[in-house]
Amino acid sequence: MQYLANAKPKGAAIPSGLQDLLLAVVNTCTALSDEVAQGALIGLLGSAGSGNVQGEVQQKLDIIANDQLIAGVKDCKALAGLASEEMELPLPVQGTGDYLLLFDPLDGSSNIDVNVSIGTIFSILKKQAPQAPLQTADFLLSGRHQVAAGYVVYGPQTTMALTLGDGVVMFTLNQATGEFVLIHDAVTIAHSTKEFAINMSNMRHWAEPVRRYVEECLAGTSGTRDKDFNMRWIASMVADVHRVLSRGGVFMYPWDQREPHKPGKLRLMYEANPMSFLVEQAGGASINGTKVIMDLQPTDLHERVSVMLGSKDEIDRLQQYHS
Ligand code: P6P
Repeated sequence: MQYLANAKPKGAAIPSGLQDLLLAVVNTCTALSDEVAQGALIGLLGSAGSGNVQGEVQQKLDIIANDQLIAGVKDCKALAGLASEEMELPLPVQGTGDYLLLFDPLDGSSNIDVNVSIGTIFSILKKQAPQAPLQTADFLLSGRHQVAAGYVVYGPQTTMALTLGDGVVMFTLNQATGEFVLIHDAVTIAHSTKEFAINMSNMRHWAEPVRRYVEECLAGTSGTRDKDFNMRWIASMVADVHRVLSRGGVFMYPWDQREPHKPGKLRLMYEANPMSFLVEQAGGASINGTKVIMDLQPTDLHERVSVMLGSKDEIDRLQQYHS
C-alpha cells in the first residue's frame, strides 16, 4: 500500500516493521472482504457449532477470519504476539518483535446471515519489554499506548479507517485491483450532531444519566434540547462507528442492569480502545460514562467496558450527566 510507504505521521516515516504488520493485516482483510461477499455461495454462513471465551456462539466466518488473520501476520518479524476476541490466551509470534496486535476478527457477526455490514477491528501496541518472553500482562496497556488502530467494514463498499496517531485516513477497496484507495486524508467528527445510536430495547435497564440523555434526545425541541434527533442502530459496532466517523453522531453501548457485574458488553482491548483512538484522532471523544476510555488501565485481556463515543459536545454532556 503506497500510503504506508509514504506516510509520515508526526513527521516521521512509519517504522518498516510496523509497515509490514499493517500491510499483512490489510492484505488479510482484502481476502476476507471477498469471502464475506460470497457468504452462502461458499458455505460460510451460519454457526460453527462452537463457543468462544466470551460465551458467544461462533459463526463459521468468525473462526475463518480469526485463522486467516493469524496466518496472515504470523511471519511478520516485528510482531511479538497477538490477542483475539476469539481466543482466551494470547499467541506468541516472534521472540524479538516490537509490536503486539489485538483484534476482533469479525465484529457484528450476528449480522453475517442477514447481509448487514460487519467488520474487522485491530489495535497495535508497542511491547514495553521487547526482549522478555511474551506474557498476557504485556498486552494490558491503556489505549494511550496504541501506535496504530483501525477497522475494515465489509459493507456496500469495503472501507478502512486507520490512525497512526496523527489524524484519521480512510480508504475504499477497489475490488477490480485489490488495492485500497485513499478517499479521505483527514477525517473529522463535527462537535455537534442530531443523531444518536443505542439499542433502545434496553432502555429500562440503563443507568439514570443515560436514560436522561436519551429521553432529552427523544423530546427534541419539545424538551430541553434545541434540536430534534434521529436514531440509528445497526447492531454492528464497526458499521455504527463508521457512520459516526463519516457524518458525526453518538454511539452508546452503556452499562445496564441486565448483567450488573459486567461493566458493559463491548470489549476494551480490541473494540473500545481502537475505536476510541480513531474517534479522538478525528476530534471526537470516547468515555465509559465518567472516564476517558483510552486512559483506563486494563486488568484483563477480555475485560468489557461501557462505551459512549462520538461528537464531542454530546459526549461532554453525557460525562457531565454522569458526574
Ligand atoms: P446488541 C456485535 O455483536 C456487538 O458486539 C457490536 O458490534 C454491536 O454494537 C453490539 O454487539 C450489538 O449488541 O445487544 O444490540 O445485539
